[in-house]
Amino acid sequence: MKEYAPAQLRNVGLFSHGGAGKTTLSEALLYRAGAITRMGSVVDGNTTTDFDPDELKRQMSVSLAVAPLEWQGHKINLIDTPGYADFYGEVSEAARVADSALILIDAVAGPQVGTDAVWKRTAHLPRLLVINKMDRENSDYRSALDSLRERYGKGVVPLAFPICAALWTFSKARRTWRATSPPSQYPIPSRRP
Ligand SMILES: Nc1nc2c(ncn2[C@@H]2O[C@H](COP(=O)(O)OP(=O)(O)O)[C@@H](O)[C@H]2O)c(=O)[nH]1
Ligand SMILES: [Mg+2]
Repeated sequence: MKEYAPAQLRNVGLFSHGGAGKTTLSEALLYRAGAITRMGSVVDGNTTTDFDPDELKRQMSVSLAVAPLEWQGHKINLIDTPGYADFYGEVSEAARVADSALILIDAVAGPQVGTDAVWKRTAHLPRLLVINKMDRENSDYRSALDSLRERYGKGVVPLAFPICAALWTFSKARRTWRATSPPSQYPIPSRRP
C-alpha cells in the first residue's frame, strides 16, 4: 500500500441538508479521480458511500462513510455524511475528524434548516460552499448566493460564478439601467427597418 506523509493527507467532510447531493458528488469525485471505474447513482443503489441495506432501501445516507481518492499526489479521504436531523450525531463525528468541510446547497431551495445545522457544527473548519443541482429547473445561483450571504454573513464570497448567472445579472442590470435612465442623445440605430 502506498504511504503518504501527513502533509499529503486531507480529510474532507461533505455536509448539507438531506438530499442536496453529497453522496452523488462523492461518487462523481471518486470517478473523476479514477478511484472507481463506473459512476453509481443513489437511485440505482450502487454508490460507494451508501452501501448499508437501510441506505439502499431508503435511498439516503444514514451513517457516515469514508471513501479515499488520490489527487495530485495527495490522499483525500472524503467523509460522506447523512443530512437528516435524526443522524446529526454522525455529522458531529465527521466534523470532529475533518480538516475542512464541503457544504452543499440546493440551487433551487437555497440554504435550508439542515444547512444551518451543519453550518453550526462546522464552525471550526475551513468551509467551501457548493451550490449544487444547477441543472434543475428553477435553479437560481444568484438568489442562493444572496441568501447565503444574508444568513452567514459577507464572509461568504463567490470563488466561481457560473456564466449563465453572470449573464442573467448583467441583463437584469441593463434592463434596470434602461428603465431608469433618460433616453440617450445618441440612440443605437435598430438593425431592422
Ligand atoms: N438534477 C440533479 N439531481 C441531483 C444532483 N445531485 C444529486 N441529485 C439527486 O438528488 C437526490 C439526492 O441525492 P443524494 O446524493 O442522495 O443527496 P444527499 O442526501 O445529500 O447524499 C438523488 O435522487 C440524486 O440523484 C444534481 O446535481 N442534479
Ligand atoms: Mg447521502
